[in-house]
Order: sequence, then structure tokens, then C-alpha cells
Amino acid sequence: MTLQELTARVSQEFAKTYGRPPRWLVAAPGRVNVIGEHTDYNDGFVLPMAIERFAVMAADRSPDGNDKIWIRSVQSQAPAVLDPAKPLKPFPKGEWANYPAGVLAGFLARGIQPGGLEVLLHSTVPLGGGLSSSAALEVCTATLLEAVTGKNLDPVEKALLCQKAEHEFAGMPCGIMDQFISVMGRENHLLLLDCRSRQTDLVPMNDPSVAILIVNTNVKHELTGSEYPARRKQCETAAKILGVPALRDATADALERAKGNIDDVVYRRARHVIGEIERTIHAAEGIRAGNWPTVGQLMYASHYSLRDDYEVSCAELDAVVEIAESIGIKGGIYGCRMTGGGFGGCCVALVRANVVENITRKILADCKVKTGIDAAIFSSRPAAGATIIKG
Ligand code: GAF
Repeated sequence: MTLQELTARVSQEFAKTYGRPPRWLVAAPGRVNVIGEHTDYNDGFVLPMAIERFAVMAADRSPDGNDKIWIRSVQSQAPAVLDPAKPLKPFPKGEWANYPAGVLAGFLARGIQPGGLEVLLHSTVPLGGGLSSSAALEVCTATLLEAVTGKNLDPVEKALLCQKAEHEFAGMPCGIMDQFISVMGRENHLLLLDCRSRQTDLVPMNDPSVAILIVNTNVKHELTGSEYPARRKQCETAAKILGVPALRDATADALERAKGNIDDVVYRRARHVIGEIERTIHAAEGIRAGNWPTVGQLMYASHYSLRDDYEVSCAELDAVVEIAESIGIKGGIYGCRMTGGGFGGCCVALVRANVVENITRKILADCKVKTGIDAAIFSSRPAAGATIIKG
């Protein structure tokens, strides 16, 4: 479904729910990270692209004139009711209302009052699939509040406000990648983001001979669990031992020299991050040069490092990568790796565009035989970041 078709549908759903057409329509994309995993909170580089899967919100003023914001979701029975008259507090852990609530809190803290709204949310970003459904929801909410109030935030401030919502309301100490790409994505481009300086470089990705495939294992992950914060701590420990502000500043040589003084797990976490930052820079160069076999090799290397050193993969993700390798360049796959936080979710594959259908059939069939899972596959061109469609 194109974004136009999706927003037309959400507009109709709004009219059915609230009995009138929406005054505002906004959308924000999910993302797939091509390479640069678990590097954002180490001040490193990431290389994500926005995907053609979106959180969309349709909205109008509340007819009763009060300041409450009612958000109904086509994916959930219970609405989220946000009342700016009372201090906003997080809802119980795991509730989707935390994402819009955290974003609204950020606007209120800046003295921006949106007033009462009735909202309908529809998201096509798979939930819990490592494709940033939560960042899409945060950025979509922020874009709606911008549209309603006419106050446009600077893109960096907007992304950071959304990241803060995720930290303080959803309890997930994420880095900056997901919110930045949902705000700043550009059609036909990847975003090379320096997570220290926050400088962004658009990397063109418009060669019609290649395609990005996203393989969803449908294995759900829970990143607010202990694993993600534990990885962050291990990285901080490694940086401290190496005497650098962040692992971005460490070299592979320095890590080898310090090996005797570092716990093996912490050593391997650092080895992943240091190697992954280098791979990300090389991959961006490879993409600019259209050197697809090199980019593919870097993607496989990233996966092995996430599997063996960072230990955030799982059997199903490993199976997808093994299947991709067995198909190989001859069969049209340049590279494949797990993407996102890990422990389930999706793999991203770089493939020859003219064999997408064959590859899709083969991966789905082999996955079923190897792991018993019913995976889902779709391809996406790099999409634009958040937009106001109406209003
Ligand atoms: C999750 C986080 F939200 C990101 O900030 C990033 O750390 C990613 O995991 C791993 O690269 O998506």
C-alpha cells in the first residue's frame, strides 16, 4: 500500500469513527538499519533508511471543547486519553499510550499547548519487529502536534524530544538512530548519521539493479528487558578501562593491548562496537561506489559479530542469514544480517532486484523447514521522513 493509499484509508476510518473528515493527517516511517548496530549509544556511526511502512494519524479538534487528547488505534481496543491539565505520568509498562504521552510531555515542557483533539492512529510498521514501530509512533505524534500548533521544531530537537519520550515514558534507554531516521529519512537515500556530532550525510541508494529485502522472523523481542541496558553498561565499562570517553574513540589495537585487563564478555562487546563502526563507514563508501559485493560482505561480518561477540541474535535470525549465504551472490543475494536491537525481529538483505520473487519464495520455504517459523518478507525503497499530509 502506498502512503497515499494508506492515508486515504486512515482518513475514511477517521470519518467512520468520529463522524466527520479529519482536519490533519500526518505520517512517520519505520526504519531498517542497513548496518551500524549497537553503535549509536557508543557515539559511533549508523546507516539506516526509512521504510515504506508508516504510523499515520488523522485528527480534528474535540467537539466538546476540552483539552483532552483522545487517540484511538485501529490496532487496539482501548483508546489512549491524555489530559494535559494534569501532570503527565507514564502508563503501566508496555502500554502503547506511553509513546504519545511522552511526546506530549515534551511539547508541554516547551510551553506548547496543542488543545483538545480526537485522533485516529493506524500503523503499518510491524510491532516488535525491530523496525522502530515505537519511534514511528513518537515521531508521528510530534508531527501531529507540530501541525496542530503551527510550531515546527528543529529536526534534531524533534528527534531528541522523541528519544526522551522513549527513555522516560517507555523505559527503554535507546540511542538516537530510530528517531533521527524517522524524522530525517529521504526518498532513495540512506542516512549516514554520526551519533556524536549528530551530523547527517545522505547516501544515494537508487541503483535499480539492487533491492533491500526485509525478512521478519515474527519472533518478538522485548528491548525494555534487561539485555539492552546491560549491553550499554558493558560498553561504558569497556570505554572506562580503555580510558576513552566512548568506544567511538577506541581502536582495535588499543583493545588488544588491554585484553589481559578486561573481562572476556566486556572485551567481546567492545570488539563488536569498534569493528562495527569501521564496517559502517566502509559500507557507506561501498554504497556510494555501487560496490554491492563489498557491502554484502560487510553485512555478513556485522551479523557474525552481533551473533558471536555482542550476543544479540537468535536461532531464527541466524537461520535466515545461513539461508541467504547458501543462496549466495550467484543466486542474487549480496549480503544479509540481523537488523535493529536483536533477540528476534528482522533481517535485512541486499539483493539483485531481478530475482526478488525467487529469493522470497526460497527464503520463506527454507525458513519453514529449518526453524518451523512462518516468516514474512517485503521489499522497500528508502522512504521520506515524517510529513504533514493535510493541515
Ligand atoms: C534499538 C535502539 F532503539 C537504537 O537506538 C539502537 O541502539 C538499536 O536498537 C541497535 O542498533 O533499535
